[in-house]
Parts: sequence; structure tokens; C-alpha cells
Amino acid sequence: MKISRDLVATINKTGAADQEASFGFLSGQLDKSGRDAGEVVRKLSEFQVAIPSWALGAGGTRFGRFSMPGEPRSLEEKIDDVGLLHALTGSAGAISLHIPWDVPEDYRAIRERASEAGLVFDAMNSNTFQDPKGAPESYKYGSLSNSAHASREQAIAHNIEVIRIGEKLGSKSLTVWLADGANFPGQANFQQALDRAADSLSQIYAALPGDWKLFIEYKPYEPNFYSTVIQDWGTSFMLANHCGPKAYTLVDLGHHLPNTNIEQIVATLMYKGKLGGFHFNDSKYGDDDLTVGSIKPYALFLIFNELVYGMRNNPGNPYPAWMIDASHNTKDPLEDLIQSLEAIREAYAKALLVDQEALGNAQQEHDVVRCQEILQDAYRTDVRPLLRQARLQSGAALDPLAAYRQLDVRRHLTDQRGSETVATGL
Ligand code: PSV
Ligand code: MN
Repeated sequence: MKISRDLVATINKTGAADQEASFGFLSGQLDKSGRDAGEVVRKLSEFQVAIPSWALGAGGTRFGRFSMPGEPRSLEEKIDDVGLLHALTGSAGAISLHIPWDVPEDYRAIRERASEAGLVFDAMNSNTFQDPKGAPESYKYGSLSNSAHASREQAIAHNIEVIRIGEKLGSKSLTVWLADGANFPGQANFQQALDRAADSLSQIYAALPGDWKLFIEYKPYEPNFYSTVIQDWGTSFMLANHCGPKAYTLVDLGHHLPNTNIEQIVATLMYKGKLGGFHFNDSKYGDDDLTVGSIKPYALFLIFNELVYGMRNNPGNPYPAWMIDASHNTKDPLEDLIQSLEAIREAYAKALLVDQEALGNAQQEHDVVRCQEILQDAYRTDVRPLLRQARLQSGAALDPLAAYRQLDVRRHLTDQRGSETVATGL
């Protein structure tokens, strides 16, 4: 199934007059305080978020998985799904692949299919948390940090192979999430495991093409429950520095213990020019992988406030690679991703409305109340007319979720693919 621009334009006719009125009103309001709605709309249109290939199936937990009819059966169909999302939202212009789940058979055909849907290939993801089929070595006791030399060598070779696959697709970065750790006290020597991980990562780093980046993702626990080799941003940052200038930390919002001040982590990393990648999701308890903004939208806004500040004030930090890393369990994955994309743009738009200069002055004067008012004035603004305007201008749907339902996309996909399909992934 493909959604053409003409079809979207026809659907958009229904809400066009309302949108004109609400955008006109908000523009006028913002103008009074010297804020340019057109500029925010332009920035929103530019903000593209990668969709990981593993987020197009229903996901699940270790207790079970309830598939969604019409799940993509192949890499081609995953690309088609992201193409549908992009056509409706205008904000999902990239796909992020996970190897070995998504090894292309025909590279040229895959590249063409993605480019026809307006997609580029974002960061490649390696996988050493599952044993590869038929491989001689196991990752049961770790991969890049395993005390067995042969397991480490296999894991390093896999990561280098992922880089080579990514090169053929036009990707420019590799994300390593290292699941290595221990389940029981005494099981591993912390210092030696870290030393081996650092050495393995350096070897992968040495195989990076000149214009590539390495993103090192951290996570406090799971799949190991006692310790994780790269458990926090500090460890990731240290390893990125150990590797070299093309290595960066990747922040996944779900990879923090409850109540961690993630916005401060973002600020610290950007100050040091080391925030390379970002995985969006939301959580109540741990790495829940819930819809972005569904639990703590104000925290997401505060994080975006630091991202906007960093993008303006830290020229040494590269433009981060944005990706949604969520699971859907009981929702239609495409509907859930539309909701996440909306929440991301909403938080970004609100952060763009923060009067950074006024905030800086209030901070200087120690006017704590005013500081809070400035942030909350931006947060309380209903920015949805700006989001709709950005979509309208880029030929996407005014209301992507309503359009998705109106076009009966899931039924079309199910008719095409069947109701028993299961996408590769977790
Ligand atoms: C691990 O929890 C993670 O966040 C990493 O980014 C993985 O690549 C992804 O989820 C899928 O397992
Ligand atoms: Mn992640």
C-alpha cells in the first residue's frame, strides 16, 4: 500500500479552514512576545526521526507476544511501513536497521525502495545479545567483554560486518548496545570486563570509515540483573573518549533508573560535544519502551529544552541522530509510532518557544519564580497548530492518526500480508 500526496491533500481539505484560523491566532499571539511561528514551523519540518525496523511489529514481553495482523514479513515491507508513516507525518524520513534481523538480499533494490519512500538509512545496530544461528561461539557469558577470546573476536567481527552492510546502504553510523554483564555477584571481574570491552570497542572503532560515527548506548540493567558493563552515561562517555573523536554516547530515555535527571545528562554530554544519538520512548518503571510522552511529557519537554540549548550553544556537538526505540505490545505499531512522532515534535516545538535569553537573565538575577514561569509559559502553549502547519507545508496529513484510520491502512496491510505474520525483532 502506498499513500500518495494527492490523496493526503484531498483528506486535508476537511480541516484546512480550522487550521488556517488556529494557526493564524497562535502566530499572532507568539508575535506579540517576539516569537516567530514561521521559524518554529521550519525547524519542525526539518526534524526527522528514524524508525527502527524492529518497531514495526507488535513487540512483546518475555512472557508472551501478541502479534498484530499485517505485520511486515520482510525488510522490504518494513521499509514500506516506514514510508507510510513518513507520508502521513512528514517526520519519519529515516529507517534504522538491526543486523542480523534485516540483512538485505538485493542492496540496490533496497536502496531504491527506501529512496522512493523518501527515506535514508540512519544508524546501523549490531546484535550480540542473541546467539547468531550456526555460529561457533556463544554470547551467553558476554560478547565484547567475554573472558573468552574467541567470543570477543566473533562479536568484533559481527560489528565490523554491520558497518560493511551499512556502507552499502549509505548509513553513516553504528550503534553498539552491549548487553554484557552479570546476573550474580562474583560472576565477573568488573575491571577486567570493562578493560576487554574498551579494547573490543577500539577495534571496531578502527574499522569505521572516515565519515562514520560510533554510538555507545548504555543501560543500567536487563538482560543481566546484577551488573551491566556499560551501565551509565559516565561509562559510555569514558569509553567514547577511549575510542576517539568519532565515538559518542547514545542516550536512550528508558535506560535510566527512576527519577534520574536525564536533562542534566543531556546538558553535560552536549557541553563536552559527546552526545551522538538519542532513542525516544517513555517509561513508568524501567525500560518499558512505552509511547513517547505518554507518562512524563514535562520531563520530555525539559530534555528538549536542553537539546535546543545545546544545539544553539555547543557547536562542538554534532547534530544528534534521533530514533524512536519503543515497543507497542497491545497497540497497532503504526498508530503508536504516529503518537510518538507527535509527542516528540510537540516537546520540541515547546522547547523552541522558551525564551532562552529571558531565562538566562532570570537565572543571573536568581529570580527562581520567573525561571519557572518562563519554562512553563512555553510548556503550557498549545503548539498543535504549529505541528499541523509543518505537516501541511511538507505535504503530510493535518491529522495523521485520523487519516490512518480513514484510509483503513491496517486492513489493507492485513489483506496484503495476512493476519498471521510476525515481524522479526523482539
Ligand atoms: C536495548 O534495550 C535497546 O534499547 C537497544 O537500542 C537495542 O538495539 C534495542 O533496544 C532493541 O533491542
Ligand atoms: Mn535503545
